Amino acid sequence: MGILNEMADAVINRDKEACAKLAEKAIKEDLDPIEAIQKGFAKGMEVVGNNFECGKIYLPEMMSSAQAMNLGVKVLEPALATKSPEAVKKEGKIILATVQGDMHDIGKNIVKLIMSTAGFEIIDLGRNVKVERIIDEAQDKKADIIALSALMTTTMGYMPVLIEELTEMGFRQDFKVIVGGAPVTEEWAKQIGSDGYAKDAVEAVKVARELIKNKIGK
Ligand code: B1M
Repeated sequence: MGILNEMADAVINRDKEACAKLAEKAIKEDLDPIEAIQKGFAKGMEVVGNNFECGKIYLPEMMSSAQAMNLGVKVLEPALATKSPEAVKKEGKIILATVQGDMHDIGKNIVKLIMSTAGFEIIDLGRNVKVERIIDEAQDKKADIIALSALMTTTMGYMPVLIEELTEMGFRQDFKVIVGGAPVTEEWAKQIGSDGYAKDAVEAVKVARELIKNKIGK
């Protein structure tokens, strides 16, 4: 079995030790850490989600898988930084948050990790963050981009709420907005008037670069 499959299995089996060991092995074998996260650990998490949905596993098991994945990603973190020589230059300032009512932050944390190693300054407000706080922080920190993550169909509705709020306050032009997360689609992003959509962390870097280029007129 290849290491990527082993990584997925370790998440499915909620095996924290295996996740950490496989991450170390991936570093030793000089595997691209982004590939290890997206094609290894995250693939396992997809299976976990499906198993939860069809009642094969319950919340505590899903939580254990999440902890195992987090541990593996933590081990990969330093490798990610050294793989990205661009890390020194700052591409732009981004306010990042998982929207109100939503406690899912594994994906957001990966977006943070990959975007910061690509040179962006990320101000991470965490998860379950109120629209008002996101806007306040974006203004206060003079951010270029507001980046929102949502993992549930029941919480993604806070994305258009934020955009409407920005418009009503007269600040819509000040910030580009990027949305992402498992239930979020390109179509939804267009429908709610978001400036960008990214299906994963790597795409988020490309989209953010493009938006900042247009904003600053580089
Ligand atoms: Co929850 N959960 N969960 N959960 N959970 C989902 C989302 C669910 C789809 C599972 C299912 O039923 N199949 C379902 C939501 C259904 C819906 O839409 N309504 C669900 C549910 C129902 C719940 C609870 C309500 C369960 C309960 O209590 N009965 C509860 C909700 C709590 C709350 O938020 N209020 C809950 C709780 C939890 C745990 C705490 C156990 C744990 C989260 C731990 C944590 O995040 N700290 C958890 C987990 C792990 C999941 C699944 C299995 C995996 C999510 C994940 O981490 N994926 C998930 C099933 C699924 O998504 N298939 C599920 C791995 C991660 C790397 O991927 O987050 O998609 P993802 O991020 C990707 C991309 O989406 C993208 O890039 C990332 C990396 O490439 N991306 C962006 C993400 N944000 C982005 C932002 C961007 C750009 C790209 O730009 C800004």
